[in-house]
Amino acid sequence: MRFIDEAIVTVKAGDGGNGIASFRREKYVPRGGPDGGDGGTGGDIYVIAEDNTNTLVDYRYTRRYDAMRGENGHSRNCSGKGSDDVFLPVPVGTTVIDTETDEVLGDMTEIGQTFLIAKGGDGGLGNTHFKSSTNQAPRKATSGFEGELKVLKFELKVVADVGLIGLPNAGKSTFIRQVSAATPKVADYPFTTLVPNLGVVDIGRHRSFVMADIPGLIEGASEGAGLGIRFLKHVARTRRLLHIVDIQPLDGSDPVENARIIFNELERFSPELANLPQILILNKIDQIVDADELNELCEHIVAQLGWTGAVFRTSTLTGEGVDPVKYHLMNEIELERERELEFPEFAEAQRARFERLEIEVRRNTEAQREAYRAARKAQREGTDLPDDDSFDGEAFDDDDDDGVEVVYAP
Ligand SMILES: Nc1nc2c(ncn2[C@@H]2O[C@H](COP(=O)(O)OP(=O)(O)OP(=O)(O)O)[C@@H](O)[C@H]2O)c(=O)[nH]1
Ligand SMILES: [Mg+2]
Repeated sequence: MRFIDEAIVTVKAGDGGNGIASFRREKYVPRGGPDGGDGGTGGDIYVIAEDNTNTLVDYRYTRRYDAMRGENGHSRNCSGKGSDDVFLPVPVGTTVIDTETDEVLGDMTEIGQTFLIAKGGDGGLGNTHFKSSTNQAPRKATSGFEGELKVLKFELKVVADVGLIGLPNAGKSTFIRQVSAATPKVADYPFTTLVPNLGVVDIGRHRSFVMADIPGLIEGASEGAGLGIRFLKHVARTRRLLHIVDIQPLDGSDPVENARIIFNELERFSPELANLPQILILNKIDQIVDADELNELCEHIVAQLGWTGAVFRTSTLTGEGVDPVKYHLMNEIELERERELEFPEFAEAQRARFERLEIEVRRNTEAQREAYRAARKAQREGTDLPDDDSFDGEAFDDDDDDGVEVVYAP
């Protein structure tokens, strides 16, 4: 699932330094000519595409960037020093838009690419420039020019790195609320979440990843039960699945069985998707006060599932145990991103896998839609329902949401 991460940033390039009026002073040269130098150029501001970030979350903290002013000119015809340029790192895929005109100024498509967004002002001229046959001792010098001031929008289409899966009520939405600025509704009835939500999980400067919260899955989802599994396509491009399990469901169901339901539905829907690394989250640990009892239950669940992957215990309600999950995910994602950069073959394999996955997911979604229509048709034929398409696939009406774009406003 893609969504737009955006940031409004004000940039002010450095003003140029002033030129100065000065005259040569030398022994035995009582009236030396003009020697005032020019001002230095103000610093430019650039954006630079970097690979160690994939969100614009940092621009929520600092929204204004200024480059330094150029130095004033000096006597003896010395120009003032120009100021250093400022480089603002953005992820590859960022588009820079002028907020005044809505014009797209540039697209950052390659690592290392730079793009000038605000030009520093030129320095003013020293009085040397104004010397002429009629004016041997000009007192005139000009001020530096102003650096450009712009209010820009950075826009980035991002793909989720982590997908939350689990039964309804497991605490998926509560989880994403704990770790990001996303605020999906949370309630104690199933299918509170009807559409995917995305949030940026911010670990610190230049470290963040994107998480997707989707509606809960239930038994038979791969045949269209509940909200079906059409939303799974939104987590198909993620790197990790976070499988949230309620360790003591209110309905008295068995957490082990519940986890198996999700494994099965995933497997039936898309073996490739089921193969994505999953992290098991044993959630709602606040419900069991006795530490031994809690230990026993958690160990029982892990043993029964034969789970050998990463597992964490959390209370998404109180926030207990949530931070280690964040750090674990960030590390895994960073390692994977680094590996992709370092080993082109790995990057290629990843890309190929995503492609297979997308094809598989699309095919299965389509098959499910067909099955659903056939079932409705059979049902209609057996009853007096009108034989038109108005009943067809209500659950799929808004299925063309591949390109769902949620605007994330920090
Ligand atoms: N005791 C306890 N309750 C929790 C915890 N996490 C979530 N809940 C409660 O469980 C209920 C369901 O939470 P949600 O976050 O809406 O669950 P969900 O998985 O997003 O559910 P769907 O959107 O329906 O799939 C809410 O009443 C939450 O307050 C927890 O760690 N401990
Ligand atoms: Mg939810």
